[in-house]
Amino acid sequence: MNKHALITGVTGQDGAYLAKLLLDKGYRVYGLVARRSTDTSWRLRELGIASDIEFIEGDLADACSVQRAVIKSRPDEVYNLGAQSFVGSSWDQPVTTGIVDGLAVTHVLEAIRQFSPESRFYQASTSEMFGLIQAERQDESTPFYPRSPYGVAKLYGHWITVNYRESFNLHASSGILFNHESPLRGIEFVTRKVTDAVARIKLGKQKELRLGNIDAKRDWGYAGDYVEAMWLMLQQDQADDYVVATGRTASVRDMCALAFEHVGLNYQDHVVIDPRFFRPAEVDVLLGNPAKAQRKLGWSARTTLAELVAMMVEADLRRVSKE
Ligand code: NAP
Ligand code: F7E
Repeated sequence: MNKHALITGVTGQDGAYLAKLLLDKGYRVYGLVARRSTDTSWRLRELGIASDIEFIEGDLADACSVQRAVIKSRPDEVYNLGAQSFVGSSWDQPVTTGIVDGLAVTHVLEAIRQFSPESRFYQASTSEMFGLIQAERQDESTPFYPRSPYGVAKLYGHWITVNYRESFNLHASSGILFNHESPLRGIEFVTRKVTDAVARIKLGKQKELRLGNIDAKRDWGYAGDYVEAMWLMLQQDQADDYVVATGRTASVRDMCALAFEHVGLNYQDHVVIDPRFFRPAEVDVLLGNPAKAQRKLGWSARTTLAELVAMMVEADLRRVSKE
């Protein structure tokens, strides 16, 4: 019998890679998708899996639709990846972010508790919960100090996951994932904004790239590696929380330098600092300690930042030259 998985956020970056991973393992994959006025399945089409997924219409903010999705899919595993995931927008839409990224996690957990208590649950938690960091290298025991409405909402999602595990004995795990990128990353996030601009500048379609705080540092990995950690968490006998990171950090400036160098350009000739892209409160530096994931899941990041940036620039060069 094929296992069933329900993925919320299946049309997002991680949802697409995770769906591919699960389909390759023989799972029947259901995806909760919210109604949108335009087609959002470009990532699933790029991976060639759009027709392999059984879509269930619904919105995380709508508890009835979440219940229906759980009842209909009869999932062995539920991956809650759906979110308003752009930190910058969370100051413009703080309440929506709070509902979808925070409270709505309870919609999924309640649906599981009431209708499918044997389902295993994965919550997409985030290094943004560390925010103003309280330790040089952040691990599962580092205190949280979120710095955006996004981080605050995700902190609720994290703790309600822990609480449902402890209150109702659900197999509910929280993956505290540090930044992970790919050619399927949304264009608003800094890495993809940079690699898209590098391709356009190289091909003579753009002259400059306007960025905010390029001294911010992140622990960047490859999304394709990180979805394996999500799956591994749900294969363990005991549910738990795990930091998933590379254990290395680099600045936006370093990332830019790598991307421009890949096509023989110097970022200093093209990057313009624009105050519009500074945030009301910044997360200056993140650096994860993935020792527990390495020890218990046997997981470690395989892709270096240089390899990741090269992969993204190459994908954007192909896309831009086809336009
Ligand atoms: P993403 O590309 O922005 O994808 C988000 C997904 O959530 C999309 O499929 C989106 O659907 C869906 N969604 C948004 N609002 C929804 C709603 N109200 N109801 C149902 N679905 C909704 O994000 P990602 O990078 O794949 O990240 C996946 C998850 O991991 C998110 O929860 C994110 O917060 C978290 N996370 C990401 C990172 C990272 O570095 N990528 C790190 C840590 C944690 P539409 O396309 O229709 O809008
Ligand atoms: O910003 C700086 C910005 O938007 C990274 C999400 O997946 O990872 C992501 O959140 C850094 C910040 O990602 C621009 O100020 C400078 O310091 O790519 P980002 P993020 O905010 O780290 C976490 C783990 C998540 O959970 C989130 O869902 O880059 N930066 N200039 C810029 N950022 C953007 N977007 N645009 C700029 O022009």
